[in-house]
Amino acid sequence: MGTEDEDGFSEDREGPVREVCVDAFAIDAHAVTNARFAEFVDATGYRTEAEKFGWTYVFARFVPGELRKTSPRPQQTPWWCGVSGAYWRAPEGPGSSVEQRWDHPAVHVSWHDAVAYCRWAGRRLPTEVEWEYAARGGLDQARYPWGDELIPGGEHRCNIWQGKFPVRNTEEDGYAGTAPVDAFEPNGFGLYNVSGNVWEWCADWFDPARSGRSMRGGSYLCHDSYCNRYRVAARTANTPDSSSGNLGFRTAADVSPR
Ligand SMILES: [Ca+2]
Ligand SMILES: [Ca+2]
Repeated sequence: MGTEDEDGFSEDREGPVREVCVDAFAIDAHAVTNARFAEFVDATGYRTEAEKFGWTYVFARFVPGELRKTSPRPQQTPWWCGVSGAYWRAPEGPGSSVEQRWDHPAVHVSWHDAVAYCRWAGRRLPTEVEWEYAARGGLDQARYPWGDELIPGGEHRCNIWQGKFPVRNTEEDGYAGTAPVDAFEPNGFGLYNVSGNVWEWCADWFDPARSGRSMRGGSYLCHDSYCNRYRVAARTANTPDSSSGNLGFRTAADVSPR
């Protein structure tokens, strides 16, 4: 796992390339959908952290005009709006819904929310080692789940950003926001959208000295000019109570070795 690719971020400790042993495990073919997350919420009455805090981060271009003007934006990343009343079932704030997006990944889910879902489902979050092993789909040191070329033969293989980030998205891959969890071809192990679509929480701390949990795979907002972390070796982190419109998860489980 890992990479020493010049496109990588050494400060993220993507490298060195190293051999890691991993026990047998199962992992979802795709991210947890809105439909499945709704089953969890309906069964348990669970309230996500975005609901408890009263807001979450939505990509500014998706926020309706008036709300966009009044929603605070972080100085360093002004393409995000902190939108009051946004949560997984109203991903762009009051009035929005997932009615047309039941098969899209559940978003605005914090690490704590994801762990609560896993507990209900009898699953757990994958470790980073498991995630990367699965994401590679059997390829050795390839940059993406399908190989080294981002758009092989002109065919888009994942949902990221085309155009000029963050002002113009040409949507050449077919999606401005989330795509259905099983859009695009799966990798060699049958996993969909490990690269792009939504970031995925992992079980690990990003760095033992800091308080972030690891996220892998990049999202529909990733563009080479800003963040090429849709590579399989790439990693980033967020605090475990954070949520946003491009962050979801898939689950894993132990299996007994044969
Ligand atoms: Ca896209
Ligand atoms: Ca992903």
